[in-house]
Amino acid sequence: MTDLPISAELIAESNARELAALEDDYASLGRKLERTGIDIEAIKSRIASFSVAVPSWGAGRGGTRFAKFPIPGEPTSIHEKLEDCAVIQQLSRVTPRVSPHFPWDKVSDYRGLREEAASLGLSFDAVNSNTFQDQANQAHSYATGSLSSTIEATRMQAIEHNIECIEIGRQLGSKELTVWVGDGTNFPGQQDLARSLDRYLEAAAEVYTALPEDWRMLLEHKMFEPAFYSTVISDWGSSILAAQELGPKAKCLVDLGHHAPNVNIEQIVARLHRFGKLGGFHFNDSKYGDDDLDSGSINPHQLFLVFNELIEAELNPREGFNPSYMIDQSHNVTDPIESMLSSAEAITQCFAKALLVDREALHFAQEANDTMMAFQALRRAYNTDVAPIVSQARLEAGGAVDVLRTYRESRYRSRKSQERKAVGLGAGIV
Ligand code: LRH
Ligand code: MN
Ligand code: MN
Repeated sequence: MTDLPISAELIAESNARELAALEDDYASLGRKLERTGIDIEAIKSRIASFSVAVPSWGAGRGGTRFAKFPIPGEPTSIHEKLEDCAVIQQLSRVTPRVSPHFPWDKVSDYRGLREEAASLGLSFDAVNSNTFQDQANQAHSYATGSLSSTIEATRMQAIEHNIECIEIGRQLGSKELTVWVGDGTNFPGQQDLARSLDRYLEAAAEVYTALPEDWRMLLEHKMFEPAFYSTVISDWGSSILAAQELGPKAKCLVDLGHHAPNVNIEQIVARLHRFGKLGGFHFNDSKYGDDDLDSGSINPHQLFLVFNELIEAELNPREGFNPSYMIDQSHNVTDPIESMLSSAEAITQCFAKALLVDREALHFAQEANDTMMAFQALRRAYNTDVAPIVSQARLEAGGAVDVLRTYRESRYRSRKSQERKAVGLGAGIV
């Protein structure tokens, strides 16, 4: 491994200041959990093997579709993004993989990029294709859609791009292709709702055929945006039907922000799992739509309930249960590294809380139709402050006890602002 971006001494010094308090809190939580028959060490070892990928695009101040406010020291290339992701991993120890997006992260040497990532302690997660916006010098516009376009040459271009992403992913050591299409309409009657899905299915099948044996294709649904009247893969129903038609390597990906407000996402998780089609997540939070706010910043309870279903799923495994976890956020007013550190911690804490649920009490109360006790089984776990276990696991893995304080002490961003070129203004991503 080459030089990591944050010095090990700085992390050690910062941790030394936290140690006494952490030991105290950890011991106290251990005693509290012991009273309910939970071994804190067992929970800690589950946390130690938990991880969530970070998106390369999340390293920049992508902003909303309306505004981008670059900060000094922001990354301008995949190389600089990797460096920032390495900071997140070094401090948090739960984000060892980066999910790239093409052509945003296009380079000429992908094997070299893989080595570069490895030298920073990182590897690559799912590759994401982009057929939702036109690129310079592109032969056919995606204005009529991509995999579902009425124009055959456009569909072919979208298929070829996805196949190219698989090829890039092979070189990067990835094993998943995430396909989200913005295809849809803004007017009733604009496209035939049935035929556009037929075209999508036919084109997606071409991509599916190009998947290597041990790969998965993750279909990401989204209710609306950029299309506001209809979207081809609008919901988990369309997604699971498409995945079932494509075959066993096709699974559904749940981006938490891609549903109507107040939709019961944890139930969607349980449904997809029931049919062996739960492929993965894009974690973020939202108040109104696909807001891409930091995970757990608006509705941490929902995030906990999603993890509660995941633990249930683990206890009742269906074929191929191996969900991919990724953060998918867009940062507009914070340093993206800080946001992803904070989100990674929120996600890990919700996972930890879900591990604390007394499953026996929950299932007993459910069978007895004792609603209040069933609810209390969840409530007790949710109300437990798991920060000491998560911090202790991070410390033992070589990370920082207080990730944000250590990051600020490193003055990483201000150092980068001296080295990196300034980011130009431009449109945000979707
Ligand atoms: C679409 C989406 C999808 C894209 C990413 C940039 O809204 O969630 O995952 O690839 O944003
Ligand atoms: Mn997403
Ligand atoms: Mn989204």
